Amino acid sequence: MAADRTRILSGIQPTADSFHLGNYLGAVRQWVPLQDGHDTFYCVVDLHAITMGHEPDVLRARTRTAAAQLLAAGLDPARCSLFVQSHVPQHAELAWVLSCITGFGEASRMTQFKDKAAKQANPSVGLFTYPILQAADILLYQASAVPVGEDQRQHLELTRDLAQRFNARFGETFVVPEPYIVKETAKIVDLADPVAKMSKSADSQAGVVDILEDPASIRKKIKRAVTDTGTEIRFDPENKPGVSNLLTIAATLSGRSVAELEAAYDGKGYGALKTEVAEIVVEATAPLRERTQEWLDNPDRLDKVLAAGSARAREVAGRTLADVYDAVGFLLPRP
Ligand code: ATP
Ligand code: LTN
Repeated sequence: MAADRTRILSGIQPTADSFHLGNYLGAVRQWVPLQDGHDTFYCVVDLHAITMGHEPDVLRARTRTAAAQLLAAGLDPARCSLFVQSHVPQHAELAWVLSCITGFGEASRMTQFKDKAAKQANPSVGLFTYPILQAADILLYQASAVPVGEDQRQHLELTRDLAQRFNARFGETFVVPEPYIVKETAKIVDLADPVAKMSKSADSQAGVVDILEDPASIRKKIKRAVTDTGTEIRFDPENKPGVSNLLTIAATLSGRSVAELEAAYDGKGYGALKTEVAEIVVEATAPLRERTQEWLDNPDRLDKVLAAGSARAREVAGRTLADVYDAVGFLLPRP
């Protein structure tokens, strides 16, 4: 892979049995076209997945399921490096160094930490330092862009601050990354509560549609989606968040424009729109379910893809970490 192509890195947690439409439209789908013309690194972030408490066997299974879904969604091992975070020890190593240049107050301001900690009886220190580990994920690969959903903007800002601070204090070492957030799909909202982001940790999963969900259940959830007052089918996220969300989902998955869908459903009512959206979602996710299962039926093949991805990741990450260790003044061990 040519060294002059800009680097892209993103990660996703193996914390559910399936990605939901928010993950898929807000993040994963953006990852696919970036494989062309960029040197792409995509990571299943299992170290992040243990910050809230977990079951070991479930984590193992979900790590494979996450990788299988990414391949099903169009990541191509010949054009990207797909790997598991814990296979690359440099992530935890760089996170330690970065944690030593992060202010306690600075880390305390992370809103995702505050939200998640509020839901736990005894939040871990790992949950608190989660954004620093995320910064390490990104900076190790000298990524210039990071495709994510809107909820990750603050973590990207911290990553940029840490890169700039390290460079200023210890010499130019890191590329300062930019967030890559596609506006239209940056925040897919919960179908049952259209002001909240669709999230796997929502109290109720009634408004969260998984890509591996069976068609009957997808149809049911979409038909029960909360719509807005009035009957007009119009894209207006502020006043009509429910309808606008359905239009966004349908437009992105079908390749039709929002304007075209608005015109097609003009005067037909919410029921007709929901039926159409349900069919679009079922149809678009069917091949994802099928291809994910094919990868899961062949764990050897899947593990080989991950082994090749992590070998390449360790190579790049190892070079950056060596520069970091040298820059901060760690005595280099004799070979
Ligand atoms: P949780 O909400 O439980 O923290 P999550 O559902 O956000 O989890 P992650 O693994 O943390 O899942 O997110 C993976 C990617 O999906 C990130 O880039 C994130 O920004 C994006 N993403 C998550 N939810 C949405 C959403 N509702 N709309 C758009 N993008 C989203
Ligand atoms: N915190 C992210 C997941 C994540 C990530 C990353 C995203 C971990 N490391 C590096 C982009 C780049 C989330 O989606 N909740």
